[in-house]
Order: sequence, then structure tokens, then C-alpha cells
Amino acid sequence: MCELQQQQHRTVNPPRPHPSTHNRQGMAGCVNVTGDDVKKLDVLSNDLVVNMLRASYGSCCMVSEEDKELIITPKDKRGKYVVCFDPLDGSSNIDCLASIGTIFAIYKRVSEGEPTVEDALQPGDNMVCAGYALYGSATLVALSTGDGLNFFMLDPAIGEFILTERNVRIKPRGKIYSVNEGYAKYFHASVNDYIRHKKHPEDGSSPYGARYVGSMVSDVHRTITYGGIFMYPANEKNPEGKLRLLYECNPIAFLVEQAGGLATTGTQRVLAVRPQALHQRVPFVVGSPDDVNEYLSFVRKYQ
Ligand code: P6P
Repeated sequence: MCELQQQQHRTVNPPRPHPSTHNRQGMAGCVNVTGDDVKKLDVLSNDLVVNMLRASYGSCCMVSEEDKELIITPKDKRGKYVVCFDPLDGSSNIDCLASIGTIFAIYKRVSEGEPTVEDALQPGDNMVCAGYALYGSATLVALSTGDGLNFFMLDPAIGEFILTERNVRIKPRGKIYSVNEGYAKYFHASVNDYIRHKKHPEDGSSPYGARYVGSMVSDVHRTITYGGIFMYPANEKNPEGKLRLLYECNPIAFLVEQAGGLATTGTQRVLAVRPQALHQRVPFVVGSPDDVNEYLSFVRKYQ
């Protein structure tokens, strides 16, 4: 094999690092054909979002699910917006090919001079824009700037997102409940009572169907599309729930309310919560207004 062919062979089959190099932070432990470190998708997606926002000259700071601290945009690239995002929500489902998504919330900065965490710790009612991208059987972007919810679908043939549904409205009531019943042992009695009511309605109505992907963007998109309720309530193991307020609950709550739905922690509107910490968790119940109000009637029974 001539030198050029050998060189081409090495390029196509670069030397693989010894398995001991695996498990490095955020690295998949191998290199691609161009010799770059292959990153895990959640690390890669985070880098992409941070770099794209920096290059937009639109943001002064960011909060990412992947970064413990506030990400402050370099001075020469700063804009007037604050972006809170989960770059790849549901990434634990990547290996089984379940749908995953990106979620973001956008606010106007409130500080002067150097950005501070106060810029990020704004209540969801201050949001000026929110959206999610859903990477499923198609790639969809759900987006709102406060004047209704719109769906855009990626057309791979032209590489553009096409408006496919304008001013999306959620049904007043659905027929699907979505919750991880594996935590039933740890749920508050009001939650188990509500779930029991969905499965064995006392009024002779039909039981609800159960759907739970375990990837919030999927579960929420189905809830908006078909109606019903998605729940990640508090439980004995997670007294504040699992989902994060700034970059999961607030943007989804904003979008669901724009579609005519409700979003509650069980004790207050999600968008009214005054954040105390960047990665704060809150109990989270969203969906069709009649379904969420019915859930709240069970909560009130125990208060
Ligand atoms: P559980 C994914 O890891 C995630 O953050 C959300 O997308 C999803 O709704 C939730 O966790 C699922 O959590 O405890 O039911 O596996």
C-alpha cells in the first residue's frame, strides 16, 4: 500500500485510544475521522447552544442545565437578553432512541453593567420568549413570544423550519394522564387519589389512558397536541420534585399557558414562582385546564 493510500487508510481508521481513556469528562472516549474528540451528545449540544448564543451578540448571560454557575457572555459580545436552557432534555433516553429535546426561556436583562444572577432569577411571568425543539420522528420547534403558540417543522429538503400550526390551542380536557407511577409509594395521598380517579372514575366515565415517555419534551408535546395532563409532582424522595424551574418548568409553563392550558406547582402558578436559585426544582403539573383544575381539587381536599 503506497504512502498516500496508507495515509488515507489511517485517516479513515485513526488510531483508537486505549479503553482506559474512556469515561473522561464529557468525552465518548474516541476520536472521529478528523481526529477530533467525540463528545457525548449532551456536552456537544451544550457547547453548540452556548457558542451560537455568544455568536448572536444577543445575550448578556445564560443559565444551562449543564453548567453550575451563571455563564457570562464576554463583554464584546453582550446583548440585552438572558437565556435559560436545557440543551438536551431527556438525554438519558439517547441510548434507547426515545425522543429528546432542547428547551429555552428568554428574558430581558434587569441589571446594569456586569450581568448578575438576578438577571436569571426572574419570575416566569417576565419571560419574553420560550420554545422547545423536539427531536423525534420529525424535528419540530414550538415557539411563542407571548402572542400564541406556533409549531414549526424542519423540512430537511430545504434545511428550513416551516410554520405548520399557528396559534395552537390545547383541548379543555383530554383523555390521557402522564406520570411516573413507579413513585406511587412516595407520592402524597392527593396525587395517588387523583391517579386512582383517572383509572377508576366513580362517575361512570371512561378511564383515562396512561402515557409516559420519561422525556419531558415528548410528554409535554403529546399533552399539548392531544390534551390531558403531565405530572412530575413532589414525592418523599424528591420533596421539590425533579424538574428545574428556570430551564424546564418555566418555559414549558409559558408555552402551555399560551396554548390555553394551565401550569401549577400544586400551590401556585409556575410562572409566578420567584426563583431563589439557578437550578431550583419545583413540583410540576401542566395540561388541559379542566384536567389541571380537577387535579387541584384533589390537592385542596387534603389542605
Ligand atoms: P423520571 C429526563 O431525565 C427528565 O429530566 C425529564 O425530561 C423527564 O420528564 C424526567 O426527567 C423523567 O424523570 O424520574 O420519571 O425518570
